[in-house]
Amino acid sequence: MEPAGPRAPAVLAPHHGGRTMNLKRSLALASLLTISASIAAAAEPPEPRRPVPSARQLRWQGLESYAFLHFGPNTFTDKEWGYGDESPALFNPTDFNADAVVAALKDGGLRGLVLTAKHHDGFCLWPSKFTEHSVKNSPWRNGKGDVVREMADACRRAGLLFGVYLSPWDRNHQDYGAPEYITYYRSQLRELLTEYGPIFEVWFDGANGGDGYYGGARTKRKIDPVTYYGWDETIALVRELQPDACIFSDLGPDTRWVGNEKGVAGDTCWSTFDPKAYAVGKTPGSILNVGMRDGPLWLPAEVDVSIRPGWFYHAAEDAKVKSVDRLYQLYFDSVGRGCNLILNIPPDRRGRIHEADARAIKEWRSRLDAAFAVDLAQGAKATADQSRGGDPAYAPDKVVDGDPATYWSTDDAATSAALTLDLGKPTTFDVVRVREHLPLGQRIDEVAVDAWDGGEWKPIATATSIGAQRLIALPTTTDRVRLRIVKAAACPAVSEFTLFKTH
Ligand code: FUL
Repeated sequence: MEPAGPRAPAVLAPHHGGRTMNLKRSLALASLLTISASIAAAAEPPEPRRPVPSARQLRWQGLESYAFLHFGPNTFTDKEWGYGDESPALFNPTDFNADAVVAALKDGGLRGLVLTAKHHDGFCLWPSKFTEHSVKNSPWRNGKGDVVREMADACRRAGLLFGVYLSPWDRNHQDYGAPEYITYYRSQLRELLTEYGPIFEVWFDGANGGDGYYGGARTKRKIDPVTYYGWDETIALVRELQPDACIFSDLGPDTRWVGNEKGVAGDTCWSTFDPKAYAVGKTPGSILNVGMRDGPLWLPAEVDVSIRPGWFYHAAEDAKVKSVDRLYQLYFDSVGRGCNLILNIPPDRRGRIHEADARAIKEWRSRLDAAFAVDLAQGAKATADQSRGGDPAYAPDKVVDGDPATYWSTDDAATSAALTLDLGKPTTFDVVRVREHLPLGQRIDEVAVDAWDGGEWKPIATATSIGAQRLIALPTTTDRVRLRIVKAAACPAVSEFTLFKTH
């Protein structure tokens, strides 16, 4: 990943009044002086605080929220985990329409989707060359259908990103547990990563082994999660075939699990982590939830949650679709804590997004759009107790310029600092948004927000980890608001401090 690029030098206008020089020479000299003066005034950007995100992780972080689509035999058997002996004939959506599914997700403001190309039951939503257990033996589209292709194409048409979930645990395959299965798994991955265009995320599930059909053996198969899958080689295959794809698994390598399926990141949630701190499969959910402040790797959390109680569609849950209020809060508890949200919205037996889910996500997005439509910090006068080298490139107004590439920073030695927005008139807001300039890493440990009450500063909120963004709820009315960097591991680099009235 690229650390911040060199800043445009601040242009100072040097005074040169040599009346005796001819105009051309004096202009040439003036521009030389301008250049040297500006070089002297321009401060170097801060050194990144490592670890920092890769270019791939930076792009991923900008997505904020996308959909998860659990679809397959379970949709028709009313199960969450198929045993692997389900007949392909069961898979028969009556009205599958990928464009309609994608349109509903787009109306919900979701920027992409990850499809369960294969869940634990082993049924493939594409006609894989390597198994008969797929759509090619289902009555749907007379065995000529390909859900992965239709979804990938519909995403491309609608401008959404497309990703795949390929369950490592396969309760259908006879070889599961033996080395031959790993060859099969990688062959399938190769199909998915070469035949369906760009893939933005590959989702490796952590459920591992147990009982299943296994080609008719109907046994229980235990695998060693440390050695069996040969993850290093599989990850290398993804890198080779889709270098821009982010890889999710409990422990990365690009994004980690948030440690629960409730949709809630830790109130403190660091984007850094040490995947080797615990034995494989033993990292506690509570640690995944909070991250590790001094972890050696950039490994931000992805928050996975279903809009319904289950991951797959069940008619009995039609009245249990999460409310718009709940979804709105989930956004604050995930995206508002520096994570990405992957919201599961499972297609029903028609192969459509159920009306209740479609309505909920559409209203959710309208509410979010309305909440963040007006940035009340726009036009505020920003001042700070310090800025880096006195260079305007790092001046406090960078936090309100709407440009994620610019930031306010201080000299290297500062691990606390304060920035004030003078709003010109009493202004009511109930949420502030703070963002760090992510290419320089997660630098800030703790911030406080203060409001001016006419006579003195009153602390109104504090927050820890900032990173990609932190939404802080704090209803208040004031004409001056202050962001205090209370503690930082390296001089702060704040790209945004904005205010919203969301209610
Ligand atoms: C889990 C799976 O076992 C669930 O069925 C679901 O796919 C969820 C997202 O991940 O590990």
